[in-house]
Amino acid sequence: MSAPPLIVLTGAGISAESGLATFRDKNGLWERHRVEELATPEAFAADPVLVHRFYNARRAQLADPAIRPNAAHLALARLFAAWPAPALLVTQNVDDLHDRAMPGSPALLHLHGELGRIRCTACGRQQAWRGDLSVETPCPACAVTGRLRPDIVWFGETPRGLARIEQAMAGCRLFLSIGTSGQVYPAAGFVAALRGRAERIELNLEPSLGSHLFDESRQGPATALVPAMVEELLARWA
Ligand code: BV8
Repeated sequence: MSAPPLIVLTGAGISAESGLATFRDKNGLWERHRVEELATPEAFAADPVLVHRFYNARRAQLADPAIRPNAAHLALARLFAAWPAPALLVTQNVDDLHDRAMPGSPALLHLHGELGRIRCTACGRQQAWRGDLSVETPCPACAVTGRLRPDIVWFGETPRGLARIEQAMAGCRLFLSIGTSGQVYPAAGFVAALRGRAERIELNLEPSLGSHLFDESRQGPATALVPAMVEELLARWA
């Protein structure tokens, strides 16, 4: 029997042990704001200086050499390098830890955009950006100032790669959900959409909102659960 086509969904929990705060655990606040209040077009329109400061702080954190892919990211890189069937890694995370663990992999899709990229709302140009951004920063392409924003999908905005995800879900027979609370849609709806089609396994520190929808739910830190799961899958299918 050949290996099943695979979709892996990851959330902030896979990056937690690399030192990046998740959204909804105790430190899911920033300067007394909930992330959900800042990650919206309305917040950016109302106070672009505050929202730029929020993303500048997170971009700067990602530049810290102490923040790097952990054993879970590296185990997924091994899985995707060896998997003998179609495989798609959909991450909700805007950090670049998966990118650094599996550089150049075409299997990686950032559903909610990327912290290390910006977009000009005047000319539409998207590009990599590692430093700070402000309302005075001129667009390197069109020189207009005040029109640059993080290339991130905010609440109320359309996630990336949905057509590709829908196509992968049509053939998916194995679904892993790792480090996500299952609160943000449409990602949180994938497990229900795959009912009756795929074996669905959750790996999370604690049961997520959708745990009851999974065929199997394992609790524990990603750096322990993911390498073990990858070894099991490769021993069975690769
Ligand atoms: C959209 C970028 C329309 C910002 C983010 C129903 C259908 C469709 C939409 C909606 C709907 N109901 C509501 C909506 C609207 C909304 C939504 O879902 N709201 C929620 C709050 C109810 N959705 C949207 O607006 C989306 N857009 O729907 O457009 C549309 C729909 C379909 C087709 C076309 C158009 C856009 C949502 C994207 C928002 N942007 N990020 C930024 O990062 O600054 S979302 C944000 O939350 C992050 O991306 C984050 O990844 C994501 C999800 O959170 P999690 O990753 O799950 O993180 P969390 O902290 O919650 O959980 C971490 C988990 O890890 C925990 O369970 C914890 O136990 C575990 N954990 C912790 N440590 C570890 C661990 N696990 C393992 N090991 C550890 N060590």
